[in-house]
Amino acid sequence: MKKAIMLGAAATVLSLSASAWAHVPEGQVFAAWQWPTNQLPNLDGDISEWNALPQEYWVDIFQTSVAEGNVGGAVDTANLNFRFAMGWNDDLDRIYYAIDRFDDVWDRDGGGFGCCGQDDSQEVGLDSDHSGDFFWAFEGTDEELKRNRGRQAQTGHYRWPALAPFGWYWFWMSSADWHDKEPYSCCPTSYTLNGTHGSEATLQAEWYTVGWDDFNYEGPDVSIRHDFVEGEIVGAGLQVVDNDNGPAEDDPRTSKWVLGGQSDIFGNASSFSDFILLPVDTARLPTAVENDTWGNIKASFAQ
Ligand SMILES: [Ca+2]
Ligand SMILES: [Ca+2]
Ligand SMILES: [Ca+2]
Ligand SMILES: [Ca+2]
Repeated sequence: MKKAIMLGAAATVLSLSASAWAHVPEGQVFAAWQWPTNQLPNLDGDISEWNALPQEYWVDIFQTSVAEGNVGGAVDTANLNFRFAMGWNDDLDRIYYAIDRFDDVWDRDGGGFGCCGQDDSQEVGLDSDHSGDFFWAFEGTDEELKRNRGRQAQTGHYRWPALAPFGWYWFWMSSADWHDKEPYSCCPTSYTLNGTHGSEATLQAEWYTVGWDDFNYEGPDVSIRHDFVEGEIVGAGLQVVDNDNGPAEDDPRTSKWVLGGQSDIFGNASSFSDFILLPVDTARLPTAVENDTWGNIKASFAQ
């Protein structure tokens, strides 16, 4: 694990010496906003509480590039647009995510068009202890492959609505069947989708996962959880999958928009990006009273 460093709460997207981290984009560290335990995000698919984050804490499509599919293609926000943010909580040792996405052709039917029935997706990999290296094992017996794939970093296609056969959090390299349930991750319902399969849509989603220093598909009792610590750098790989970007030879409609632009982000944590677990930024958080008032106002609108 890299030695944790402390940086001021006013940190924006941080430029550090390029030699300090091998991860990509080189020399950049992104922000992971700290949610205090008494003001955790309400995972209801209304991501307005994430407006507490300054704009520079969000990763947007202009900071990514196509690593698979229409490689070199320019950003066209009429085709795909998104912003993504990471948060964390110290007591519960959770990493939170939020995404806000526009897509001109929404693909979510559990199969159908797009490569391999994968559907439109946000795939996020998490290397909690920043160990880097491949977490997709290439060699070994069947049992060794099962044990080692996803062992020291985890990745998943997060997709809503949760549909068979893979649900809302498809940890595709693992045969685990428990990683996508509370208290290890949540939620299959924490999204708002305006639109339907095959048409223009916007998606807002917010969710959490815990991290694993040693993930064992057999269960949490034989796995080792990561204890997230303020100031620590974690590795995270973001790729946003859009299935209406063809043509390409073997995968006619899929493009993968990757932070850092690395095509092996699916299984190589050394191609992840660095995120720093920031201190609580009290000045940007609504006060408890404001929080309560805001909650009541929203509740009254909903009635
Ligand atoms: Ca919310
Ligand atoms: Ca699109
Ligand atoms: Ca799409
Ligand atoms: Ca690791």
